[in-house]
Amino acid sequence: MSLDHTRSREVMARAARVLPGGVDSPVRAYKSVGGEPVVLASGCGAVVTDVDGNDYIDYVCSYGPLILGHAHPTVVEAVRDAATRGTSYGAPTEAEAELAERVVDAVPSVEMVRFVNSGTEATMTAIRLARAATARDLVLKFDGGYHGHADGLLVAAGSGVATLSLPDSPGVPAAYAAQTLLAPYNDLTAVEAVFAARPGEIACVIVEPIAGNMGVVAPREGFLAGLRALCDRDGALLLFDEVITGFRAAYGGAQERYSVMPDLTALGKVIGGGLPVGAYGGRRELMERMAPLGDVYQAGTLSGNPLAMAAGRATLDALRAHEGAYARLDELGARLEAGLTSAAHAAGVEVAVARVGSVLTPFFAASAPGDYAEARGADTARFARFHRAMLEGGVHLPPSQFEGWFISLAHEEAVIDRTVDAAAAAFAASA
Ligand code: KE4
Repeated sequence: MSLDHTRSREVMARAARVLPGGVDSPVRAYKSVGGEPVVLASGCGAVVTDVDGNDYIDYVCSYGPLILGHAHPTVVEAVRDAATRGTSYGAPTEAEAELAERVVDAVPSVEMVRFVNSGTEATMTAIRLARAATARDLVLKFDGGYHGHADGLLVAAGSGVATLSLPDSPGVPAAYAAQTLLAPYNDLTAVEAVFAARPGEIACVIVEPIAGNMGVVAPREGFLAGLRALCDRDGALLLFDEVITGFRAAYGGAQERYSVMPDLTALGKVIGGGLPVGAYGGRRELMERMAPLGDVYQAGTLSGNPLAMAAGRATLDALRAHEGAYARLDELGARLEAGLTSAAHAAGVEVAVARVGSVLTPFFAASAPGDYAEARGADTARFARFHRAMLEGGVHLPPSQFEGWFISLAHEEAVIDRTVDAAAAAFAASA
């Protein structure tokens, strides 16, 4: 018996008249998995409810921010309290310093930070700073890496670009794209060759220290340290895009988990607790190049917005107060990984689950990929059928093989086990 999606259908038809594809971010339109998007009305803990009243266990979790789960009481109260005193000032507030202190205390390489309004702004600005600090123009990124939609970064991008199989985006001048060099993820030999071909020209290497936008792809042993060494040898800066991994892979991010220190870090998602926030940070001598202290410009009407600062601070404080939060998140991730693996095996379906901590991707493939080319080899048609079957089974997944599933502290054992039961049925139904 399939779920009733009448209201979702009505709302999407209405939205499609005024929003491209009826959405404000392409991946939400379900283009790569087919079927019609469910329109959500509310969330609580690990569960979201659509406008038809159907409940789903949620693994989108806003693509990462909701590490505590939906509508966490302390986050909601913090936002409500801030809102009653005003929603924005365009002037300094103490809340910005309070959250910045927490970020600087937590992220090992960050001595100074600035808040912006999205991960895109964070990586875009960090690259501008890297170019200014090195007086170099070129940027090296990795095939399948997604760092937001700034022009120069929409080259061989992952996430929604990969989901829609877009070659890259029209509207990006060839001159911009030419400033972006590429290498396969996890391939230090290729990176070394790019540096050898363009010595002294690369401002920075931007990398997701744990790739999340080709699906989850972990860094191979030595990869991150190798990037550090290659950057040092050439005088380029190393920029960790920790928009997903910041406060997710560990409280101090992937740089804490792997003990590799970048020069600059981009953050987002968790530090906003579900409200629009990004941030970039790094060594003091780099960050003091930013206006008004220095000559590198970046600005934002709503940067450091008091509501977003309140949500971020409440989220980080709740994480710090939760004894063993990251061990718990890892334990829940391992339970889901094991359950999915055995359910797929029992159904005779070839699935390889890639996981780091509380973010995982089941690849419909014989083995977990090491880079984007291998990830693209997964059976995306099979994933699409599985996605639709899971939705009907009451599980809300990212509508793309090239995204991670996000687990929150609200995804308790019973929730994980219900997910595995739904997956067992969905593997069979999507054969
Ligand atoms: P935003 O501009 O979407 O806040 O952040 C861009 C970004 C930067 N860096 C990384 C590693 C990211 O994952 C993202 C955005 N992530 C995608 C999902 N993988 C956002 C979801 C969407 O585009 O709708």
